[in-house]
Amino acid sequence: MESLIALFQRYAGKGGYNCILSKMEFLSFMNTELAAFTKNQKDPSVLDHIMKKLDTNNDGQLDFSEFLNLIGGLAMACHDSFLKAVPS
Ligand SMILES: [Ca+2]
Repeated sequence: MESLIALFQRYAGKGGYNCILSKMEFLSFMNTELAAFTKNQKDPSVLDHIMKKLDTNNDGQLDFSEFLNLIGGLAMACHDSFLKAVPS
């Protein structure tokens, strides 16, 4: 939990206020921490779509709870691919 909060604050704090992830900070996070994913995206609007989907209150920024939906979604995707990779 501490690592998640520290990770969020490291990127959110780039623009000063460390409780909110701006779109630029979100893109920086995705392109750095999830580079393997973002480099494989052929459609450049994928990150825009992800941001819009996560931004549930439509203020153009991500608070920590909106950010956690990304982490939860990633955990689910990893879990699913792990189950597929490991024979039952
Ligand atoms: Ca928001």
